[in-house]
Amino acid sequence: MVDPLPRFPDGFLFGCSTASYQIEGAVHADGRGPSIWDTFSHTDGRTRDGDTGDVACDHYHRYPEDVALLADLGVGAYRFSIAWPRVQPTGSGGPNRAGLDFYDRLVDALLERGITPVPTLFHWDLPQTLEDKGGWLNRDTASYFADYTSHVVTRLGDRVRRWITLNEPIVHMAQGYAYGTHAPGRTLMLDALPVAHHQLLGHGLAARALRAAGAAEVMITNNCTPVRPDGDDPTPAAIYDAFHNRLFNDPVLLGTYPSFLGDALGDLVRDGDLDIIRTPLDALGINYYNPTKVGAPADEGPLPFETRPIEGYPTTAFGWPVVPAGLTELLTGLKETYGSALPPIYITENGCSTEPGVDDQFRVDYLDAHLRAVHDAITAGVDVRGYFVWSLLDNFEWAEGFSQRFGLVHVDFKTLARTPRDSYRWLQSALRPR
Ligand code: IFM
Repeated sequence: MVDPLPRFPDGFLFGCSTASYQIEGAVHADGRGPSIWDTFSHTDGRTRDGDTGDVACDHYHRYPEDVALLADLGVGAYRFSIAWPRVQPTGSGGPNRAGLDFYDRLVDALLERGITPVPTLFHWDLPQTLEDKGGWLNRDTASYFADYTSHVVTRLGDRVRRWITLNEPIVHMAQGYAYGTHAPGRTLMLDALPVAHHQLLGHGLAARALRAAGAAEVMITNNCTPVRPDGDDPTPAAIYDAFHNRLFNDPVLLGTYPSFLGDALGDLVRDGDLDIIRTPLDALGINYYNPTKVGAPADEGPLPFETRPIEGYPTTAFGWPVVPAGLTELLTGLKETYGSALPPIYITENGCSTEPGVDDQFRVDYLDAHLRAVHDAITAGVDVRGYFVWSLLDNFEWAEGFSQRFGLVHVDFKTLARTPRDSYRWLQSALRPR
């Protein structure tokens, strides 16, 4: 038996997170265009067992059941992402009404059950046509993103008040453009850096479009990790911290790049760009999974750092170390670093992959410990307003296909039957008013 969770401040928002390509399926429905993840997952050898998001959880058709699961769970909010290629099948031009209709239905279904919709506008499924023009290496993608945002907010903005522009731009840049382990599969290493600036510019332009349409709350979701130096020289860890954390937090909160990265970006950063990127945010979304240990690279390689395994902690099915205190450390560290420039924080993702069964005491312990870690940060004075579990459902875990299961709800990928796990029941009881 786990002790009851500590009391969170009034109005603290509990929710679940998902993403379009990971759960929706229905990749040809209602005029949706191809995304880079369709191309990537259909390319031999890119995903485990050749898995694709063609069907995934078929959330596109089964969303009423999923909304019912959220309602029974008792969460106050649902963070989902909007698939750009449903709204603009080729990434630009007028909106595809049938694609927007799906999100319209979803938002209404959520609101009917008293659940706040929190859409993310970009969770990595870039329209393939834009990738053919250079993807996020092309500055124009930032403006296309703002146009797309305007179409979405025009349609949903009467009911959706809270918006997230980008999900984890570091991961999209690093895995998609530097290492090539995610779509679009480019292996540019340090030459992927422009992807950071263009995503951030897209974020700023989209934030302005949202504000112009009257959005109440605008945020970006960054994946952050406390960095632990390994070895005598702290420099590689500082460089890693600059790439992973500060490259995305500094410009949106302070309007500056970490100096050596700003130098590396050079002329790419035009006059006025940083003002756009620093468009005031109402909140910062943070996704936390684990700390990262970093040392000097063993060999001459393209990168000035090397990540190393963190030992001495339990690990998830993915092999990620479980370090709840790292979340408190991260949150208090953000407050120390950014002071009054730090807006309220939402933990927009936190969770773990486990064995497939529905008996997932591991996840119960994981969530319990991380929620306590958030509470510790609040007690230490950090303004954290909400916590979203990754994820509601088992889903398409990118290059790992369906092999990694993050759901509070088990999904049988043959029948698509949903079965709540023990962690779902635990959270349901933790959320019941006391
Ligand atoms: O599944 C992903 C999600 O899309 C982004 N954040 C991390 C999750 C787990 O890897």
